[in-house]
Amino acid sequence: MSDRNQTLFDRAKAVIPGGVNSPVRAFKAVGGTPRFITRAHGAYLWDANGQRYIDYIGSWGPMILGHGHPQVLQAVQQAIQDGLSYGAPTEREIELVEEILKLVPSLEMVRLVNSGTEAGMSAIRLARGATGRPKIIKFEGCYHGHADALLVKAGSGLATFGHPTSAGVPPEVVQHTLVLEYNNLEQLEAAFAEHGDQIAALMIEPIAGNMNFVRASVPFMRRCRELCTQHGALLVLDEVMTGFRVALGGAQRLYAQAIPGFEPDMTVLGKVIGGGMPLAAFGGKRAVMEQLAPLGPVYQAGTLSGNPVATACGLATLRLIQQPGFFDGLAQRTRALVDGLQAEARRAGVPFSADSEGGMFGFFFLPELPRNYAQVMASDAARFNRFFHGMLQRGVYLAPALYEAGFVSAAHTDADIAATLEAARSALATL
Ligand code: KE4
Repeated sequence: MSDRNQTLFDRAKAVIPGGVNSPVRAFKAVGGTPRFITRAHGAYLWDANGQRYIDYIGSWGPMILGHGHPQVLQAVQQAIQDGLSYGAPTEREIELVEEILKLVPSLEMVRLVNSGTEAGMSAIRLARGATGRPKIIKFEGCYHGHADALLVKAGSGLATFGHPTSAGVPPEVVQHTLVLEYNNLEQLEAAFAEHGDQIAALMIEPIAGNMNFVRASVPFMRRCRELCTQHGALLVLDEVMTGFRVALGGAQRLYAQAIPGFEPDMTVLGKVIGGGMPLAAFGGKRAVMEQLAPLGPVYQAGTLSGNPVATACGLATLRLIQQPGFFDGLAQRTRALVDGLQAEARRAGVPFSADSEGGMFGFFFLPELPRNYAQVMASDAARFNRFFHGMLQRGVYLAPALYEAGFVSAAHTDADIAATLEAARSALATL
């Protein structure tokens, strides 16, 4: 039988760079042929050959309810009848923002945009405009979208600023971006000691899903908060992935339980809040947010921002995840998955560590959970790739890169988890 995925991939590569509209989809890190998806429902995807997969990507986070939830589809189909886009304000944008404010008490105002990149880029511009300062701190292994100022890798030493990770980003554009090691208190202290009064913002993924799954330690997060307060910099949590995914109020809710009174100055959101449609957001305290056009001097705009169909999808999603017990059930099934994977790896004698929070998980072919990017990248990539393909052949679709997180939806049943663990037992045995 001809492989429809390969045929489509060859055709795609002729007209779309790399055959994909986002690099990670090309399977470059793991090799092989990307699966061209024809449809999805619940916890499952079907590819162009008609092969079914249990889906642990969920569109990289948004599909927390599973694919094609009837009430979400109903809300979208209803919205479509009233028009696709107006370029004018709507009540539903107010409803969505009010719902976000209700769930994330650190926020006083929110601006809706179309992607996490746009939200992160706008948050940085706003932080710089509101503070009048040029410098930002980010951490190696954290990804905040592909805005130029954020495509930076660590400099050669602490004093030097970041170097671009991408061609096409002139060094001047990233000269004010300081890249530190995640969870490194010494570097954090030194950076603020040296540049404190120049720092507009510190931006961090509270649980770094872009290096698979690495938690900011509580002492580290506490120190980020204290130093930002002390030096007048804004603490910006990038919760595009963790927001409404690891807990109803996002990761900041977890840190507030551990650090009395903890809250960020700004939060970047995306993925789940759009329910699979292009929608993201950034928000913060009123005094900062009111620096934005049309009120203030910081410009930010978007033709499709707050799109009426996307807000219908996001609002239906945010309402459904508030059902009693939703996150308890999701966290329990996700924890059962990672505990099961750990047990199967131990049975196979394979060095392995895993972690999860809410409906987000990560695993490493490392004996201990890594605490920063260098440790993540020391994991056994060849073994990961063999495992990835072993699982794919057994009908389980994991993230096609060892630095990506995994996601469980409310549609994943205990039977799906059991089937996944059975596939893992068989795949691990081949490693
Ligand atoms: P988008 O521009 O891709 O909507 O969001 C950028 C972004 C910002 N912040 C965080 C914490 C993110 O995880 C992302 C996007 N995540 C990737 C997955 N690692 C999206 C998948 C992709 O790039 O195709």
